[in-house]
Amino acid sequence: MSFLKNKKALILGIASNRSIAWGIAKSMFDNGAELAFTYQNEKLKSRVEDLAKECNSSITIECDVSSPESIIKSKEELKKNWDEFDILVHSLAFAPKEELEGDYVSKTTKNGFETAHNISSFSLLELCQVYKSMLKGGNPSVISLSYLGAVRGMPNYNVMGVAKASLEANMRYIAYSLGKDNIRVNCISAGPIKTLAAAGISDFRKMLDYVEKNSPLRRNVTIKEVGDTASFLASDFSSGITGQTIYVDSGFNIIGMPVLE
Ligand code: 0WD
Repeated sequence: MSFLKNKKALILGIASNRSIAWGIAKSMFDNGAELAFTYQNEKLKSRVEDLAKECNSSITIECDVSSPESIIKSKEELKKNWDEFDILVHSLAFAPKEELEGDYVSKTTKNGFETAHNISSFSLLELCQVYKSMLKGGNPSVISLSYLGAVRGMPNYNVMGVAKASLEANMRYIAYSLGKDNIRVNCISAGPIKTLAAAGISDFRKMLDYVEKNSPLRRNVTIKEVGDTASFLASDFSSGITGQTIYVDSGFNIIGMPVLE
């Protein structure tokens, strides 16, 4: 299939070949998109370069979203390759590890709260501000990644849940603002997937087991499934969809109580 033929996508948030961003990149590449990648720092550079090669891409650019200068510089670098592009994928988040365990009220710090919100939510707005002038084409699309902890209480997810709530509201306001430029903005709320970021969440294995036992589909989702939904949201097939959070979670978000044995 090549329903993303003639579209260009900038992918942020690859840390390994388990990253959700990698599932998205693969799906978009398989569906015909041309790709560019960012990496957070030197440590991740060669890994991202190797993965980019698998998608016939040699465009890899440093971008640490905690630094406004780094975001601006990444745009200057991208401009050397592309005048404009169609798809921006924001697949990144961060909170200090010690914030992701234990009791929310006792453990959350101001610094942890600010960091989680800055990296995981504000960065989406800042990227849209910086890259807006390059987001062109038939149906430009911005996609971010959220989690059910934005709207439900979850053990250990703590301040990241609050940051994801901010991300989802942020996404809606950006969608409201950029709609007049025909730019669509949506979130995918993914079920738990074992990645580097997930390893930082206490008892993550138990979350996977719980979804497997209790979700309507009785299994966890894969990065390919999240990637294929991102491809749809990036494509002209979703041209009427903006400001939405779409769940790719085996239906887990709809359940009211665990399966009765
Ligand atoms: O279960 C999961 N894995 C879920 C993840 C379920 C639902 C949602 N998500 C979300 C995450 O919250 C995140 O927003 O999906 C997004 C991607 O996460 P991932 O694929 O699970 O995680 P990972 O492979 O670790 O990639 C995230 C990367 C970082 O990795 P590490 O592990 O080094 O923190 O985000 C990047 C970084 O490479 N990142 C940054 N990139 C630029 N600037 C920054 C930063 N300041 N901070 C983190």
